[in-house]
Amino acid sequence: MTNDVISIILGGGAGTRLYPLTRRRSKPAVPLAGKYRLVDIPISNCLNAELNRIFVLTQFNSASLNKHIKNTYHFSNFDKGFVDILAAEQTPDNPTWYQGTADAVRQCIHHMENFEFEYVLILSGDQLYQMDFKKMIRHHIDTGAEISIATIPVSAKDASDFGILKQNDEGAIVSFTEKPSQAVLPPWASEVSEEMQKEGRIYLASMGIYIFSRQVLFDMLNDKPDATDFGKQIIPQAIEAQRRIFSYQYEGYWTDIGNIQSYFEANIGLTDEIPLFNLFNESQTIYSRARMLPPSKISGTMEKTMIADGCIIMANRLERVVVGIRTRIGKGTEISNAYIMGSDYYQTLDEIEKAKAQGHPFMGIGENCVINNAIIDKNCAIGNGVHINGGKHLADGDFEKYTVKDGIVVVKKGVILEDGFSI
Ligand code: ADQ
Ligand code: ADP
Repeated sequence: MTNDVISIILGGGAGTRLYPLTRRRSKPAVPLAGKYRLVDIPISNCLNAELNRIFVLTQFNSASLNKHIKNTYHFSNFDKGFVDILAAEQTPDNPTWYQGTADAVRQCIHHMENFEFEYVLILSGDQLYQMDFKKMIRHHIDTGAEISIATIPVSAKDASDFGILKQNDEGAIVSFTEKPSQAVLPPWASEVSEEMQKEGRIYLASMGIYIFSRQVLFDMLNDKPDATDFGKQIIPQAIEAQRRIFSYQYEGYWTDIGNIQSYFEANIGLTDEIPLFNLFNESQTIYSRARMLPPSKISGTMEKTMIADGCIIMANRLERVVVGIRTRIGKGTEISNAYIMGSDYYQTLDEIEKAKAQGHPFMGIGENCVINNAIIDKNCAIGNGVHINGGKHLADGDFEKYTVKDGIVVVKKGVILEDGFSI
């Protein structure tokens, strides 16, 4: 069954919602949980379901994404697996970027046509979840669906951010509305399990995870050349055309990490005593690049803190912090509610001594800093006595060295914050 499937990961459009993390890298390459990248989540879900023919569609073909994919996902010569990046490309008949999710898939069809497959699994690139796609494929086949949509019950507060649908008694989807306003919401409520009802999760949302039978996808994309999005056009048109579309309901942990706030919360949430997303489940391994880094060396008080490999930490106290690979943190520093992404490489001791002698910060976080409600992107050099106090008291804004979004301070990749800098 899994040999009949090609997976497509939608790696992101302009990437404005995760700015400034996407300033110099494509969205799939954005770091996650200290040592992974966003694209590792959908790829791992595929590999755990024995789906190993994967295309990643992205608007930018960044060097870091290429390197990550090339160095991480090797397949033996004896199986047919691959993870290929397809970046938007200008061709004689198409001078533009991907105009939307369906347009991205349409523009890449010619890369797929020569493969043998019956089903296409289409996934978002910015969601955190562990789902067994085998069950969804089985459901698609058993119901005789032409299109399947993974769905999850959500509350009224969240419903306006999603495609909301209604199904009949057999689970066939009979109506769909993309991101309905709160005013029109009430009639879109569905019958859900008692548990979901209790939580007020009575609207069935599309998770943006689709299975299309091969010919149905090709026909729909070819017949409607103006349809650029699955949510806005393809799915509503398929319902209108009375295609067999089935809902595959999922009730596990699933969250969209497409904007700074949800990205921040999903990362910090990993420091909970029992996180909603389980990185420690051996049957649902999250794969990433094996870097052969040394073990981390740590002094200080650590509360609910997750520390990746290769760090040197001499802080006073860290609480609810995700510390990424190769991070250095100096003495006396206190950090809470923060994601410190770490560095792509180590500075040599010579480089560090030189920076010190010139009175400049070196890569990592200096001594006696206080950092709260912040994301520090990779390769930053934060001096001594730097204070970063994020929170709702800060207005949103984009500055040379950092951005504030929803009270979260995001220090841009590779910037230097001199001693005593204060936000
Ligand atoms: P959104 O997430 O708002 O809603 P969209 O912005 O189209 O939809 O993104 C879907 C995925 O495709 C994301 O991973 C995004 O990065 C990627 N993407 C967007 N434009 C792209 C492009 N031009 N090229 C490549 N990739 C691109 C969708 C559905 C809703 C559903 C939610 C669930 O439309 O119905 O409820 O997903 O999150
Ligand atoms: P990750 O370690 O997160 O997977 P990357 O592979 O994108 O990150 O980045 C690590 C890369 O950084 C190395 O492969 C190397 O090319 C680059 N790098 C190593 N040393 C330096 C340096 N001194 N200056 C700039 N880049 C470097």
